[in-house]
Order: sequence, then C-alpha cells, then structure tokens
Amino acid sequence: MSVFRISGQLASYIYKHLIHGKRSLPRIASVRWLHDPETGKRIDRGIVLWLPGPKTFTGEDIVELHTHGGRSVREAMINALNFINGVRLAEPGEFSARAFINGKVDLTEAEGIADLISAETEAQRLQALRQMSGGLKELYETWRVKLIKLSAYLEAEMDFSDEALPSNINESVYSNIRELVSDIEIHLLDKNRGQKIRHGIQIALLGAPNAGKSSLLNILAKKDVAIVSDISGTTRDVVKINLDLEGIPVSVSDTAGIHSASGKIEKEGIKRSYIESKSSDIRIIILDGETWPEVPSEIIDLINDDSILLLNKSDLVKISSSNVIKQQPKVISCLKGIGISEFTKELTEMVKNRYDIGENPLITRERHRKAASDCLEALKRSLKVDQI
Ligand SMILES: Nc1nc2c(ncn2[C@@H]2O[C@H](COP(=O)(O)OP(=O)(O)OP(=O)(O)O)[C@@H](O)[C@H]2O)c(=O)[nH]1
Ligand SMILES: [Mg+2]
Repeated sequence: MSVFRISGQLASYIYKHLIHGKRSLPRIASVRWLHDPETGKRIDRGIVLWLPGPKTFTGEDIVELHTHGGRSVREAMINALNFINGVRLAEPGEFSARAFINGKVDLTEAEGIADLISAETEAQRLQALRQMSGGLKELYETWRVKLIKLSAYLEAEMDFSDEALPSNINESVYSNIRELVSDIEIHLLDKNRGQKIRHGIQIALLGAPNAGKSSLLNILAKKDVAIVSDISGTTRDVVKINLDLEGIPVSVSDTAGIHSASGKIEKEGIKRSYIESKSSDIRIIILDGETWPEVPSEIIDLINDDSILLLNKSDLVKISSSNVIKQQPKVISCLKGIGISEFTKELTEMVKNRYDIGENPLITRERHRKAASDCLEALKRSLKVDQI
C-alpha cells in the first residue's frame, strides 16, 4: 500500500482534479476512484480521507490517498499530483516544520518526531516517543509559567510598594525560586543519559597488542569484522560496530594495541586508541593471559571507574590474581568461548543500569542543556540579589 498525504490550501482541489466526486465527510474513510487530472483516466481505486484544518497534524487542510502499493501505481499517482499547479513533493521534515510554524507542536515535540523516525533501538524509540508526546514540553512549560508568575509578583511589589500587598510576597517568591533552582539542578544532573541514548553509548576495547581485542570485537559482532592474527600490532585503524544491548544503542570500537611503538603508522594507531579511550563511556580493558600476571604500565594507567577488566586467553593462564592491579579481572577465553556469555550479561546490566531512561523526561540535545543552564544561572543570580 502507498499513502499520499497532501497538506495545504490545495488539498481540497485534489477532490476536484483527482477524485471527481463529492467530498467525503471529515475523518471518514471512503473508497473512491482516483483519476489522472490530465487525461481523466482512472489510475487506481483507493481509500480517501478528508482532514480539514486546523485540527490536523500540520494545522492545514490535509487529504490522504491510500492506493495499491505497486511501483506503476505510485509513479502514476506522483505524476498526477505533480500535474496540479502548486503541488510538490515535501522536503524532508516539512510536515513537522509546518506543524511547528502553525503552533501544533513545539520545538521539543518536533525534535521528538525526528528522533522517532531515526530511532533504531527500543530505548531510543521510547525516549523519542516521550519527547514527541510533549514530555519535555510539559516540564519546561511548568517552569515557564512559574517564572512568569514569580516575576509578576516581584514587579507588583516594586510598582505598588506603598500599597497593601501581602507582606510575605518576597519570602514566598524566593522560596519558589529556590525550589525551581533545585528542580533544574536535578534535571541537569542527568549524566548525559538522554543525549547518550540518542547517539549511542561509546565502548572502547583497549589493551596491549595481541591481547585479543579484535577477537572479542568479532565475537560481539557475531561476524568477522576485524583482522585477528598473532602478529603483534595487527589493528591500526579504529574499527567500530553498533550493537543493541536490550534496547540500548552501543558503539564498540576495536583499537590498536597500546605500547611504546617505534613505527610511524603504529604510533598513529596508538594515538587513535588514546583518543577513543578518552571519549569512551566504558573502557573494556583486555589483559593478555600470555604475559599475565605482568601488566604493562600503559595499560594500568587506562583503568578508571568506568572500566571492565578482562583477562583473556584463560586457556593459557595458570593463576588469576595479580599484585599490580587492585580490581581482579574477569577470566575469559575468546578462543574457547569461556566466560563470554557472563561478560556480555554483565556489560548489558551495566549499560542498562547506567543509561536507564527512567520516569522523567531527559535532556536530549545540547540546546536544552544550554537553555536550562542559562536559566539556572539567572535564577541563582536573583537569589544573590535577595541577599544584598
Ligand atoms: N590461546 C588463545 N589465543 C587467543 C585467545 N584470544 C585470542 N587469541 C589469539 O591471540 C592472537 C591475537 O589476537 P587478536 O584478537 O588479533 O589481538 P589484538 O588485541 O586485536 O591484537 P592487535 O591488533 O595486534 O593489538 C591471535 O592469534 C588470536 O587467535 C584466547 O582466548 N586463547
Ligand atoms: Mg587487533
């Protein structure tokens, strides 16, 4: 099936030129012949919906034509519509843009629609749906209304200071501002969850050459994405794959093994590994069972609170503890498949706990963060004025 949606003043003319009959009742589906306006010949028999504005998505008159889905019907319909002067194909996002211009949705809701269209995982879909249905709008609107009221109270006090206004206006205004400050602070303390869900959580596979980083990437990808070899320094470029961990989008990068390299290309590869490591949300540090329990200092330096330590090649390892690192690694073998399902389960749990979309709408764009921070700063300044 194909659906043609025509929005704007010309929507009603479509009846005259394509459908030829009496306009059907608003929002009632009816079956009609669709004609070529140039020749008058029939193109297809389909379902027609007449949706008069302003109670439509764009706020304009809309006509919807549901036809059979074949290519030739589609092409004939596009030609027929193009024949009508003033009808053209919509630009990407134009329906949402018109809805925004006509005040049917605010910018956060329009952004939610765009996010829903590009959502690839469940968490992205749920977050987009919440924003599209006005989650962020409602939150910000409540704050906006509160702020307007508070400034009205303060202005009333300034303008009518000698008149009989309730004596505790100032006190109640400032306690309300403090409450708002705390609400906005909580909103901003989101650990970037909303933005990360939108863009994907960055995970870097890091370690010394030959530790088994590319082997693990291939296991996670369930296909041969990166070259695995016993030649130390095989990986130079960063190789990325996208995963869906129970609804949460994740991007995993395989990196060049970190060590004090002499070759120009290897050095460049290692530079890229460090860049990847710095920008990652989670570091998976793979320790080499062949050289265990020795761990190179460059690898120890990579360990932070966002790291998961794996000791690979457990088929070759005799002891699992080491004096050089505090956190004991999880033992795996990429070759034998040992400990892999436990590790992926743990990684999934970690990602789910950290990046849960929760109950309250989250900031999903830098624009929201900047506006909320600017508002917070202004409110804090007003509290300082109160103390003068
Ligand atoms: N015995 C054993 N060998 C393994 C295991 N995992 C990987 N290897 C081998 O170790 C070698 C290096 O593996 P890679 O996955 O290429 O290692 P890497 O960390 O990507 O290496 P670089 O790209 O050079 O940094 C290959 O010969 C693998 O077959 C394992 O669990 N046990
Ligand atoms: Mg590699």
